[in-house]
Parts: sequence; C-alpha cells; structure tokens
Amino acid sequence: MKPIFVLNGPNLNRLGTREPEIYGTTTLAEIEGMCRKAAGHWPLRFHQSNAEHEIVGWIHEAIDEGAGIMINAAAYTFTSLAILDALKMFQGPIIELHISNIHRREEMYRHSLVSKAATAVIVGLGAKGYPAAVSAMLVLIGRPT
Ligand code: CA2
Repeated sequence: MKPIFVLNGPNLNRLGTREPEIYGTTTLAEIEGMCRKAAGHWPLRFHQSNAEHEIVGWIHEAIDEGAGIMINAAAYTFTSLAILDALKMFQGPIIELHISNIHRREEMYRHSLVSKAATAVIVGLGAKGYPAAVSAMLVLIGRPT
C-alpha cells in the first residue's frame, strides 16, 4: 500500500492558538489523529513545514512513493510556483484543502495556484475537512472496501 501524503504549510503548526473564529480550536496534532483514524490501516505520511523547499521535497517523495497528496499549503497556496510545478509532476490524485472558506475572504486569499494542479478542493469545513479529505482520497485511489 502506497502512503497518502498529508502536507501542511507555514504557520499551521500554531493552529488552535489564535484566530479561533477563522481556524477553530483544534491543534494540528489533533488533526493528524483525525486523519489517521479516517485512514484506518492505510499508511499516511503527515508533515508540516514553514519552509517551501521542505514541502517541495515531500512532494518529490510522493512522486516516487505516494498514492495521493492532500495539501494545505497555507500562504504558499497563493504564491508558490515551486509547489505548483512539483504538484504538476505528480501522477495521482491531489486534494487541496483549507480550513477556512478562502473564497469568502479577502481578495488576496481567493486565487489559489495549488488549485491549478488539484483534482479536488475542500474548503470551509474547518478541521473536519481533513478526515473528509482522507475519506475522499481513499475513494479516488480506489482502496478496496
Ligand atoms: O484556511 C486555511 O486552511 C488556510 O490555508 C490557512 C492559511 C491561510 O493563509 C489560507 O488563506 C487559508 C493561514 C494559516 C495560518 O495559521 C494559523 C495558525 C494558528 C492560528 C491561526 C492561523
């Protein structure tokens, strides 16, 4: 079984500590637990980094070894051609996700570069969007039921 990669961008390691009205009170460690529960026995590689090159490195790892990529690139969503170029090399399904509904927010949060490579996009479900995305990913990769 090839792993699903769950990649998180800058500042998401601070989730649950501020702006709860936008991002909720769930921490990233709790989100990882929710993802692992939703995945059951399917292997997950769950990562967070504040550094663009590290996220690009994990996408390269997924290109070689991964079944699917879930990515909340946070602020890099709107700026990173390096992440977009790496995602375009991945052959399997990509789910872009955001805790908040980026389309309801200020103009600068509405134009995602990641969407240009994504198979599907999940936004605005809060932390629950992560296990929902894992379930959707298992369908996309055709996990036997
Ligand atoms: O809603 C999301 O998941 C975002 O990707 C979060 C990003 C933001 O730039 C995107 O527009 C939408 C920001 C993450 C900031 O991380 C925080 C960590 C702790 C508390 C508040 C925010």
